[in-house]
Amino acid sequence: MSIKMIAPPVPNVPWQEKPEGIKNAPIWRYTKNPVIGRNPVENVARIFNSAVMPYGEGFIGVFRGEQTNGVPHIYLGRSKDAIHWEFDKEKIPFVDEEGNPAMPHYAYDPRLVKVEDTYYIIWCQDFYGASIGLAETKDFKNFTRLESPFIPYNRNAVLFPRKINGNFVMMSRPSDSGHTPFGDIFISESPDMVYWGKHRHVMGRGHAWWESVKIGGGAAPIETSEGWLVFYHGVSGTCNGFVYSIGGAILDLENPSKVLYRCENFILTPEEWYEERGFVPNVIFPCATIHDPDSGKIAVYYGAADSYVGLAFCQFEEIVDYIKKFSKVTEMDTELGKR
Ligand code: BMA
Repeated sequence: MSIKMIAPPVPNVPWQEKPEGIKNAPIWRYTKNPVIGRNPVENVARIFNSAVMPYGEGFIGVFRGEQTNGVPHIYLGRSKDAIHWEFDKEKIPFVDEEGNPAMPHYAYDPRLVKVEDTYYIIWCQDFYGASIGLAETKDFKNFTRLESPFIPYNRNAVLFPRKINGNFVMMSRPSDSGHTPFGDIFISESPDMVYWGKHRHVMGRGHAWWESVKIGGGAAPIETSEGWLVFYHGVSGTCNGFVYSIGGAILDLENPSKVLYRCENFILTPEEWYEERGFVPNVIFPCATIHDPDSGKIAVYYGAADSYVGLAFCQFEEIVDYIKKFSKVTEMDTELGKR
């Protein structure tokens, strides 16, 4: 039986055919990367680590814009083809539930996930230290901030695109307030997006060197007949600093704290000039995919060197086969994550 992707059809996934001669994981970069270059908006020096999704006839996204004063914030962008983007000049104007302005002090690494009829933006912000910020919108005009889901410190939060067993499910990575030299992925559940609990450990930093320091959630999980397909980031420590790569895993559908497959090889690692050179060299940081169940096309959006946005493509069945072929799960991966 062939495996199925369970997601709304997206006939216009940005795409380039697979080139000859790929020797490692079956994923290939867009030849015109980076898709977003420096100084994309007035007073914004760099856009990276950003999330996009289909919307209307085209695409919409929430973008990490590093302002020229050094403070990161979230900007809205729109595109017809998911490659050429137009950005709002002003930051997203968040309000609280009473409609009063409620801008976070800073906001970075946003993810964008639709659950039922609501779009959720999840990011990292100051809440007496690095923690998770959350907002909802139905129309991309009104953006209401919700309660902070977790106490500090925490980073890399991303929602699953549907409720599981009646609850919202969020992946996150508890951290420290600095450059965190450790980190595992956990999930938490909520009946209402306010109260979060039933915390479970999903997977720890890996035995493979490329992810041996810390890992963190990346793109929103993709539902498949085999489980949740997850593109995450894994970090290794070198004598010259951290290196961020993209990893792949498949989690149990009804019980996603259980890892079914976890690829021991990285899926993508910094190789190109825009990944190896920039504000923070040697970083690729996935935050979203655009994917289509009919064609099996997956486009992965990733931040590159904390300076650019890059795009890579893979075929659903090929990438799942690769993850399964090179899977190595430990007891820490397969257990329920409850102690
Ligand atoms: C992490 C986050 C990311 C960033 C990465 C590399 O801690 O801050 O936004 O891409 O470091 O600098």
